[in-house]
Amino acid sequence: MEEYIGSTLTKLKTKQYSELTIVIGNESCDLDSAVSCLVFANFLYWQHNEMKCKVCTKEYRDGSMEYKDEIFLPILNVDRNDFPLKTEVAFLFREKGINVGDLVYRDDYDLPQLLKSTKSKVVLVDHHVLANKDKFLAEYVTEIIDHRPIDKSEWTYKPDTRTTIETVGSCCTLVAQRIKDLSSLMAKDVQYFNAYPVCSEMLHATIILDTVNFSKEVNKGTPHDEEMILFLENLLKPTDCKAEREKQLNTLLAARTDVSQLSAAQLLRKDVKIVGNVLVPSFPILVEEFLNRPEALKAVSEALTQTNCDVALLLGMDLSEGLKRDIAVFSSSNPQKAVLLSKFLEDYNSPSLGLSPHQLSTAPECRYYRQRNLSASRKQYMPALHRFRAVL
Ligand SMILES: [Mn+2]
Repeated sequence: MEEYIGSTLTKLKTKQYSELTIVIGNESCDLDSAVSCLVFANFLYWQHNEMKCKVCTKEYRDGSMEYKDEIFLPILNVDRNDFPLKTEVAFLFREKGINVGDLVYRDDYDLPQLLKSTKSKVVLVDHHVLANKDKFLAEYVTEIIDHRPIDKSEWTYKPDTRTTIETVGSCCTLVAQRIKDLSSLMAKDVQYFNAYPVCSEMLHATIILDTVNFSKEVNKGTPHDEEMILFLENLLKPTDCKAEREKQLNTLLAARTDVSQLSAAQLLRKDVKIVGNVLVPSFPILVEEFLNRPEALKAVSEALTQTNCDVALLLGMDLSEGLKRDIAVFSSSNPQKAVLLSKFLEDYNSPSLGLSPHQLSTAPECRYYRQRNLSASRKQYMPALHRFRAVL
């Protein structure tokens, strides 16, 4: 894996390649998108090397001719600085020994320029309806692997685009199936999966997370997901399949809410909504704990400026010893509006939020409350904020 990522990056940087294939997932860059993208690009590289005609490349190999190879580049569809926000992706990649600093992110290259500069192809994984900023990719698309219901309303791909579109729990199921099928065409059956056990493990982990370990309540796993899990387990041979699946799920769920590695500024970007000029970030930790981080309020002020907002409503929750919720209202540019908003929320009664004010010594300039109505999440705050906007 390291060899693959390293050599691809070197060839990309030194422009030593004849043809470029980009593999890219959807812009949520969740685990499914990121793993599908990395594994499928790695497979295309492996497949290309297995099929390369050794005779044709002989005169290149002895150095008498300059030889430029094809490259297969996975692009994580998220800006480099925002990747740490995808905590479960960062966790799994780290755990599998992948150096996340060496990967290529959305904003690393001018993509339209890069695609134009040579013969290029694009493989879309985990999506097939392009975001507006990605529309330029359409003309290069040669293959699509996706598990969402097919939507042809904006289908502008070439007629010979190879598609694997099937509604299953995880796109990684379809990636595993596609790799398996392409490998047997070469009579190499499971060789790829055995050559890159890390990729088999990542596919397995992602299918488990996406189907919530085939939970009946969530009901996202399909027989096809199950079939691929069994196929992968047959190769990976864990000592106890059931225990391994449970362990995978629990570690990934924990990693998803583990924000201990994030700075205050990153936490503010992790899960945020904007209503009018009110910035509403919500945290998987208490606001009180957030405000204890270095320069937390400075980060809030900066986030307000960057988003053209004038007041922040911070929402916190903690599940470590039963559910707790707290909130804070803060504005550096318009403290009067912060007072109005906090009074409005104190009096709000459909439903009542059960806010009790407390003074925080770490952030006296914040209007801070413990929230007694534990069932009120951001969903309940939204109508309140719309009303506040209307009465202001
Ligand atoms: Mn997906």
